[in-house]
Amino acid sequence: MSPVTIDLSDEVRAALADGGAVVALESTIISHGFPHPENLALAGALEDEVRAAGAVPATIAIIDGRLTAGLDTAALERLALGPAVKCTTRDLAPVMAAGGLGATTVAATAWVAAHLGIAVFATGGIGGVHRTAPGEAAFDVSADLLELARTPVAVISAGAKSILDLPATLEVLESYGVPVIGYRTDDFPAFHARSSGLPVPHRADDVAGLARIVACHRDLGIGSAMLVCNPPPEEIAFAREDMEAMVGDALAAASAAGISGPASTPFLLAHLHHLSGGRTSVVNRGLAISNAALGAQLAVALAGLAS
Ligand code: PSU
Ligand code: MN
Repeated sequence: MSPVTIDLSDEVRAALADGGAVVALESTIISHGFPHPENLALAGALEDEVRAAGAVPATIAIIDGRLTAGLDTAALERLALGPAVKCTTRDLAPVMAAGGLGATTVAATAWVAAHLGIAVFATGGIGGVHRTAPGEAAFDVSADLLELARTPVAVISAGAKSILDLPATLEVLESYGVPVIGYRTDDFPAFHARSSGLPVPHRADDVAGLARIVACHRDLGIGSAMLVCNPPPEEIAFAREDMEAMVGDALAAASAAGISGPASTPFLLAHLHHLSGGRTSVVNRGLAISNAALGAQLAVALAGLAS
């Protein structure tokens, strides 16, 4: 263990000390995923969902330069109002050293969770391999994938965002030895849609079965994350074809506006929000809440196995 100090809320500290169920939550979804004040409402709703299932939420961010797990209302409000720096693992040290306000991506949140011994982390969708227009040299692969390769935590997601190259994203996960588990599905979800049309290699049909897989992977000491894929709720999910048309439009807009790098994901999500009259955000919100609930059930099941 490195000597990094991570500030913990009282409830997170207590739960970690006695092997209780804890679910890590990311903060980029708050700072960059939704506008104020919906983002603040979502941050609270995610924590409520985790608590309702009997686990303790640990929302992770950098507050005044300090890595923090378990945020109070004031910290959540600051992240929601912004501006906060979107921090992947490479950005943690510079933002901490500057005393800044940082929102953690999947990569950075996973790192902090694993460092604290938190076994489960719930998010919306992971980053992955971005699509490239013909003739474009850009090579944008989310640091989320590298971090999943080397960080032992179970990540609950609705797959990877539909704006990405999903076949390439699955190939990289395979190369990196990250187990991908469909929760009650054989298909890799496409975030806004329940299926990408691509198969996942493994599946679990209930929380107990999922917990056995996660515990076994941990006991093997393989050291990678596991990606649990929970499709977005049926009532709100988009049909894959409808989503594809909008994603094409969003990518063209990003290219025309010269958007690249860390700005891509927030730009594309915001564009889809406008194109769909807000419906993509309803799905994003609904799937994040559903993932928080599944994450909490998994954390409770894992705590039960350990005791
Ligand atoms: N999923 C969402 N909203 C988000 C993100 C994911 O529904 O804002 C964030 C996550 O924090 C993820 C990041 O780690 O986008 C990926 O960004 P990039 O592609 O630049 O690595
Ligand atoms: Mn990127």
